[in-house]
Amino acid sequence: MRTRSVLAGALLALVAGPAVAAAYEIAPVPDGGSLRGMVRFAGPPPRLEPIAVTKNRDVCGDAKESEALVVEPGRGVRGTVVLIEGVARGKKPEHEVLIENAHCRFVPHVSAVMAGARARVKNADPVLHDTHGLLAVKGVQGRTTVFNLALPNRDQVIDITKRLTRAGPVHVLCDAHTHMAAWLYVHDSPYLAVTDEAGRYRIDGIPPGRYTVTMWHEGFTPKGKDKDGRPVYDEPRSLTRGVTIAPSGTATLDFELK
Ligand SMILES: [Cu+2]
Repeated sequence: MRTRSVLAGALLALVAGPAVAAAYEIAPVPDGGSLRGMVRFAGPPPRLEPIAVTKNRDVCGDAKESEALVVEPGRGVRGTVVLIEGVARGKKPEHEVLIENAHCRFVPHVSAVMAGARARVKNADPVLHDTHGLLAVKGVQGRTTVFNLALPNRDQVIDITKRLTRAGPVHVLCDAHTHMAAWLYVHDSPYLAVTDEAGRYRIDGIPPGRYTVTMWHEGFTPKGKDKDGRPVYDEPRSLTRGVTIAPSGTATLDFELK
């Protein structure tokens, strides 16, 4: 069992490259705890302008709602990433990611995956989409292309697992449609979650200990348009808090987004 676990960890490291996940080791977590909570918006949420469609209007429609900030009546914020930092040993990755180009939107709008865990992009539409992922590395100006995939055919699927070697938020755009945008957060362990439509999240199987937890949400204050006509929002919001996970215990950690 031990040999298998170490092997699996080594395999992950090989797939992910040295940048991330090299240190992560899969091991049983018999007394794992849980973290759960909610992300709420503080105050009345701003109303975002719909985004005009400039191509394939016959298929895509004339405009799409912005998904940069989605707040439900109970103030829960959908699509917020929650990450437990610094877990070097624990459960195996249990979430894989499939980003669909569906009705000229990316579905889901926000996803998160461990580097090395399966990630794919699909076109469910009868028009060409070109899914372009750009990694914003912390503290570094500019962004790096991590994948750029033309998907001309309906039901076409491309695996991007091996492209996701570095941790951080990947901004996913469509080079064919300026109204399309999504985020894929790549993490260095499987201890991650994205809030649901009620703003809630849950992470299980956490080795007992004291951790830093990061909440991340894309920017949503409009800052005009880029040269191609895409809406630009301000910088993502990021908050960190500490939490203690007791053996087989459940901790609650709520965040407030402003
Ligand atoms: Cu597109």
